[in-house]
Amino acid sequence: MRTHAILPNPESVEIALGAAPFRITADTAIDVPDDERVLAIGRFLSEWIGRAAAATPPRVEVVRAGATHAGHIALTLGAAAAADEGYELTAAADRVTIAAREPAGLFYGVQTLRQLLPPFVEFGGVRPDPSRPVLAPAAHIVDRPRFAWRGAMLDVARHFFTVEDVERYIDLMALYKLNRLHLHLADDQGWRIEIASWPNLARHGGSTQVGGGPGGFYTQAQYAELVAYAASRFITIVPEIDMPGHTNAALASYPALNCSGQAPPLYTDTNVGFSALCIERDVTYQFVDDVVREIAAMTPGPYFHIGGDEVKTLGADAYNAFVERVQSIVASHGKQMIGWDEIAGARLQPTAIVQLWRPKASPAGAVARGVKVIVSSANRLYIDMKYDSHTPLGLNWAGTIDARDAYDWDPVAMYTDVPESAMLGIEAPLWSETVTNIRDVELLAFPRLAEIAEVAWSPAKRRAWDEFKGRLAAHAPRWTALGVNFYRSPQVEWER
Ligand code: TNX
Repeated sequence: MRTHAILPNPESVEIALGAAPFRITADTAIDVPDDERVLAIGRFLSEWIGRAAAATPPRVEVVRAGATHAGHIALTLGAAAAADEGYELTAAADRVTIAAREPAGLFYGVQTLRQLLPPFVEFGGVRPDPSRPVLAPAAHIVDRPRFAWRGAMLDVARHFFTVEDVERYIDLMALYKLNRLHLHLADDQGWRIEIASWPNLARHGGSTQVGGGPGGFYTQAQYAELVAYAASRFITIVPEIDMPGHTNAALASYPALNCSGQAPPLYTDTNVGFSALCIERDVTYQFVDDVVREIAAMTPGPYFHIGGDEVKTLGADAYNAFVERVQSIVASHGKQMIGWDEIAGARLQPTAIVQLWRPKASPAGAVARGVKVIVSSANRLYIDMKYDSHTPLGLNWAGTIDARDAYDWDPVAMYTDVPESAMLGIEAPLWSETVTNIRDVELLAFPRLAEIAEVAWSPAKRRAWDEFKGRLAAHAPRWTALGVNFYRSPQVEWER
């Protein structure tokens, strides 16, 4: 029988089922130290758990207390058993304490506390009800992540998603301790970010999408808002501008980027591999420099993703030379370059990162130079694949990925020529050829994104499908309370 439904599974959990639980009421407060970052985490916690505790604001009050008090939830920074992103959570009848060395650890401890509480707490319309107390079991949890990179990717190019949609996705990622959101900001069908020095990219290149809808783009102010929203939830935005292929939207916006000097029409179908920047023209590198410079300036995170996938119109030497030239542009703007696994054949700097998407990719040469990898193997992590042949959305070129397939594997066993020390972690891309709105995104992302979060976070020895599927089943009522449109895979006995 399961004693908890914390997902991802912590490194160590003791639940004292016989002991009295902690009860959240209108008298509960959250004690935080005099630290703005922790204060912000306390306010999130209050928002997430407060509605079921008290009918009116301030609900669960956040108090900047030097000390911690009986009956309260305390967030404390300092020497904790767990380092970096780790935390230690102790719940007893008289108090809950979450301790961490860094604010990120407190944020993750708070996600764990959310999941110790009953799912109805998450419902926006919930009101305090004495017949339905808000209880956390007595527990002691010591936890930290296996991998530093726990990512999701959203393709906002094939179909555009609004700032609000992306913020919704960020909120759902945060519940499962994911910490990187890679935004695929440009592809053949759309350019989605305002570039002041090349204004037609967004204005024209962003004006449509797959199927011919109106598309859209983020202004620089909106992008900054997304970056800040993600950062407050300990998620780093990783911007991607795919090049030299997947560039029809840019080529349609500026004739000079084409070797022919002629701009093609906008493209709203879903074939890949037909477009490429004119790599012989100097203006192409001016364009790349301007785009990287403007996006780098708006992106506090250390990464810039150059795409680099599926270029069918260039030979290997020309392609590699392009990647090496772009690599120095990215470095000149102070960012670390990431690219899809095709870039592994170029002379990469040791700070480069290769994102493996083909299950048979073999980046051993790059890894020998010190390059690190992110695992995104399409047959396990592409959450735009169908669950089974009946799934109304999604693609199937990499197979179907049902709940068990998304969970029951390990990145180290998949890429045998990459040692675990060279793996930054894993990331689940969601390509949007077939999804037009956030409800569709949710149907493909849940349950798989939550499952993948456990692959990224939990020690391999703490992962077993038969035990996991029971914990996963318990998230159905939480998703219902949060209004998440999830797939009821028949492989899981979902709780009501
Ligand atoms: C492959 S993965 C692509 C994308 C598609 C995706 C659809 C990769 C680097 N390229 O352009 O959207 O498959 O699953």
